[in-house]
Amino acid sequence: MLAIDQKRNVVKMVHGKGMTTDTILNGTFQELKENQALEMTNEYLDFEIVEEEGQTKIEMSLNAEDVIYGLGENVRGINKRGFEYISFCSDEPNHTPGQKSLYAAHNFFMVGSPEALDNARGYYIDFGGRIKYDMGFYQADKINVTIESIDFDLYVFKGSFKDIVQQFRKLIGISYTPPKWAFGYQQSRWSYENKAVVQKIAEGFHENDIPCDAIHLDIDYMEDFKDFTISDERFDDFENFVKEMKSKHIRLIPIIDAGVKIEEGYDVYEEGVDKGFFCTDSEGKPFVAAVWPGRVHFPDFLNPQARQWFGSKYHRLLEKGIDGFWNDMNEPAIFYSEQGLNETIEWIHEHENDNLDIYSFLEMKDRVNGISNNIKDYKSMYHLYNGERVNHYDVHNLFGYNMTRAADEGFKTYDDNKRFFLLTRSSHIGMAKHSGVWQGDNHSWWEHLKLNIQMMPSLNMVGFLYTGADTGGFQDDASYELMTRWMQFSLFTPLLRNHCAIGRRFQEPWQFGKETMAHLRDTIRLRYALVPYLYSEFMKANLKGSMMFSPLSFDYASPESYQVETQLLLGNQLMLTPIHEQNARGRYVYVPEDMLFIKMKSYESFFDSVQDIFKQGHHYIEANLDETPLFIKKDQLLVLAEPANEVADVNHRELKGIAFIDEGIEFDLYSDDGITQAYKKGEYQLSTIRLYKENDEVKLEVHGEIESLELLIIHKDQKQEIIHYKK
Ligand code: MIG
Repeated sequence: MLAIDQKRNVVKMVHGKGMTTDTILNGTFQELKENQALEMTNEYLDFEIVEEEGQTKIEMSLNAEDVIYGLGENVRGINKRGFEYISFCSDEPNHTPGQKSLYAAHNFFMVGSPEALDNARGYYIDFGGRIKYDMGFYQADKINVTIESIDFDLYVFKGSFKDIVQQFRKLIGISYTPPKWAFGYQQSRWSYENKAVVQKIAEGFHENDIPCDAIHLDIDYMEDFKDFTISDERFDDFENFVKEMKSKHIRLIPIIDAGVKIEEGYDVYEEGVDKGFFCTDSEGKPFVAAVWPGRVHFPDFLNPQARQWFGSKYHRLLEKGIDGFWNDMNEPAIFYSEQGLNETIEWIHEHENDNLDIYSFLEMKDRVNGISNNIKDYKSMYHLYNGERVNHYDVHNLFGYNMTRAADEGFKTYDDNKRFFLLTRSSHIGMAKHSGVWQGDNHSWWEHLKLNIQMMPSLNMVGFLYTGADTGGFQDDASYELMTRWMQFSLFTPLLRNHCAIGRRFQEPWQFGKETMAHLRDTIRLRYALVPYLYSEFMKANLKGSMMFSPLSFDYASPESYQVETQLLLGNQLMLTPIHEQNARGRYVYVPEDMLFIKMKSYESFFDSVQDIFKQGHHYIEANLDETPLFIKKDQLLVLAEPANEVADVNHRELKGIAFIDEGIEFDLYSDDGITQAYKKGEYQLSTIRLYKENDEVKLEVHGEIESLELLIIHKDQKQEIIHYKK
């Protein structure tokens, strides 16, 4: 069946019985009559589609210049061409270049080239099972997509990259909007294991005069890793502790895991069993897997009643004053299943006295490693989905999505006006309306700073705006230099969370010596100064369905722009050129049009950041360890507020800024209450800053909430002047 949405250039194809994952919310699709269908087929569906043994293969051609964007959370560059990816949510702790799947399934991609700017194509496959994407890997000029089913929906878009993203994002609805304080700095570690440690961390921020809005609680706050419990031994009188921390403007963000511990007397376990809310095995009994607490059952998040039940459990912690959570291990990660473990142990016993040669030894190793996250286990688990018993494997990619949906829906029944903080590790595009994502277990590697840069636009394309990586890296140890450079990039990412793993070097800003702490403090304070701007760009992108971070090619048609992989456009104003290599005190950049080069050090020295106007072309820029290099686009500006110790105290009404003017500038600053859903009803403010020229003189007009503004204006001929505005 083919249908078209008249308002948007989107064609929908229902293949087989179709599948809906509750991802596409909007759109009015009208079924096409046969003759129209033919026309549309020629225009939109320029690919071959073949069914083969229960699978569907889609083959399309690539031109030499085509780039491929999309696929959200994945390894490798922004341009996805030249590798193979698999949508199969995986607890993958090694984000090395060979990984075909990470934690997410983001089945949207676009193909286009500078040659045919307005004629890019976009594809979204609405499906919950496994999909393989050969993106010009086995054959340079072909995309081959293999969907492990004949039942799915396919949406095809036409237009420029920008248009397609906007159309797609309109269809999936507004993205998750966190409370504004979530734009502040957040500190985390696996784990801050008791009250005293958390207090000491909070004290560290206070003593060292570094702002912070949240501390995350990893698994050890729980009692025996049981969801929705709090260890009495380590976090007694939790409610008062939450209060005490809040009085120091720090919110606590507990982790919730997907598996529910099997334990007599644990009410979540007992209720789940009684109500039949857990995933089942082939015999219909609750499926047993093992994760943190040992044996667990997985709630059947695909069953709306189970979802409602699990979602309401979050209320327990909300009642204690908690404002948000991070949902982990929801691919779902399985350490082992009983059967898998037994089979492995048996195999080892059988071969106890063997002479293990290379092949048998490797087999043993594979068997042992294969105990975790084994496909066989996924295939022996069942859901109740749309009233039918469905094998987990066929809907695997909807699990984390629906866990997090359960949380979000649970929040709404608790308080439907308040914005809660929510992150998830596993995701599907359908989840973008429910939560943000952190980018999983990266390493303290320069390569992963680069990956963080490249993932930002890919995630924005598929609707994830509230995102960032573990700043400094999760696994391995961060050097002072990596930490410094990473902070300079995270300075701009909506989620700015420093997180690291158990057994690793402590990574709080004061763990790297005095000089580094001073740099980190300046950068984090700059972050708070940037909050009004960042929040505004985030919300504008969210309301418009546009990108907060985009590749240069979204705005610039030159073939060079299509090549650039480590520079990003931020909103309409900035081009970020982060340093992402060890020992580098500079880097090469491509400047696509006249831009103003600045190097930020601190809020106080903001006006001294101005360097030079660069002409279109390739350049080398220098940046010392304490300098964040970036560019302001022509006829654009960047504004800062005065830093504060928490986001709530940052005053977006008093600003200073740098403007690079050629003809004139119009800039909107979005603001709202930052804590409720009122923005959805249009309750927000746009303040405007307008600069225009009259007889070669620059005039400034300010409207809205801004009360004072000090602007350093850089003219194209390098002339500088400062203009003040006061209401
Ligand atoms: O397998 O809860 O991605 O952020 O610290 C490790 C412990 C389980 C994985 C998460 C990470 C978290 C960790 N978890």
